[in-house]
Amino acid sequence: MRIDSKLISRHNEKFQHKHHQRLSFLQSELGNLDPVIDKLMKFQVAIPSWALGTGGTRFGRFPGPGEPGSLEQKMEDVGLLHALNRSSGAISLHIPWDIPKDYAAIRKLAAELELKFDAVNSNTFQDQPGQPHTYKFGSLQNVNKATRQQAIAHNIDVIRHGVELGSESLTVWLADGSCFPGQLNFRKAFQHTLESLQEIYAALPDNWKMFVEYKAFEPNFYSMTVGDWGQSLLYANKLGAKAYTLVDLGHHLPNANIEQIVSLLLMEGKLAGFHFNDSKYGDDDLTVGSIKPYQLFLIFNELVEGMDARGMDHARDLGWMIDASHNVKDPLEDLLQSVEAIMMAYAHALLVDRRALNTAQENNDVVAAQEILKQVFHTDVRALVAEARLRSGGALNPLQFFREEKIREGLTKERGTHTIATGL
Ligand SMILES: [Mn+2]
Repeated sequence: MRIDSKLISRHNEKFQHKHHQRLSFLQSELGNLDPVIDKLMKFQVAIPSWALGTGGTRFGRFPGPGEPGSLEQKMEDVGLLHALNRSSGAISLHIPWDIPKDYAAIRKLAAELELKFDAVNSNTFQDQPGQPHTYKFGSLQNVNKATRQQAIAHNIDVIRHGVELGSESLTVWLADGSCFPGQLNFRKAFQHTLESLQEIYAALPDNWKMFVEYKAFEPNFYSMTVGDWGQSLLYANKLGAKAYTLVDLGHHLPNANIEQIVSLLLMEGKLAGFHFNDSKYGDDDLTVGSIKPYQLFLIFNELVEGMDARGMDHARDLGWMIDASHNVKDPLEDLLQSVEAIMMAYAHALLVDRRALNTAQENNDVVAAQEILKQVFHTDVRALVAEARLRSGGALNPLQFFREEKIREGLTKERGTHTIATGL
């Protein structure tokens, strides 16, 4: 399903008057906002192929109607999101859930939908049909060399698929670890993992990056072999210049100061990018900004400060992706909400008065520093984000458009009520 641009224009006309009132108010308060709007227009957040179907939990799964049943349909869903918000111009594929059968056709479809291929993701946390060795006791860390070789070969295969599509990075997230004390020799597990990653790293094309993602717990509950940013950074440093640490918001222990982690990884030139989601307790994979929007803003505040300090391009130099999948909302509505939350946090961070904040910090003026951040956080920037969408040809209110134009009903008519998207 493709969205007729005339429908978007009609929708925008309906909301134009109210929108301009809100934008004028912001401009009267904050001055010329064009530089901020330009940055918002360039910023793109990749959508993972596994977030387009209703996710399950280990207790059950309740698929919704009209879910995408193929890679092509998943790409069309991301194309729909991008047509509405103009900020979802990339898709991140998971291998083997989304192996393209015809690269040329997939590349052509991506070009039609104005989508790029973001990082490709390997999967050694599940056994695949016909696979000779099991990952029950880990993949790259496994005590059995043949199992490690199988996992290495899979990652190299994922790179090969990515090259065909024009991806430029491989994300490695490992479920490896242990569930009970004594189960693993930590040092041997680390060494095996490092040696395996080195073999994969050696297969990276020159222009590629490797993202080493960490996670504190789950599915292993005693130790994770890439358990925190320190361990990920150790691997990245030992691997070389093309290896980076990837931060997934849900992969920390409760109350971790993620904004500080981001700041220091940026300082070291080792931050790969982000997997956005939100959580109350653990790796809940909830909608971005639904639980802790202030934390999201503080993270973006450090991202903008740290990237500007290194002269980095906000839109290009880090990987931005959503990594969420849950079981109660329409996945497309949920992704529209997530992208909106990310754009708002980014807009807020762009509005921080850096010079005033620096002065407050240098003078130990704690109250002023806090007020500078709070003042921005409480500014309603929705009209600013909407204006960036409008100037890029998107819809002023994507969620309302999605509902009023009955997009899900249209997809259901096209695909039926019982399609099930591959993924978790
Ligand atoms: Mn992730």
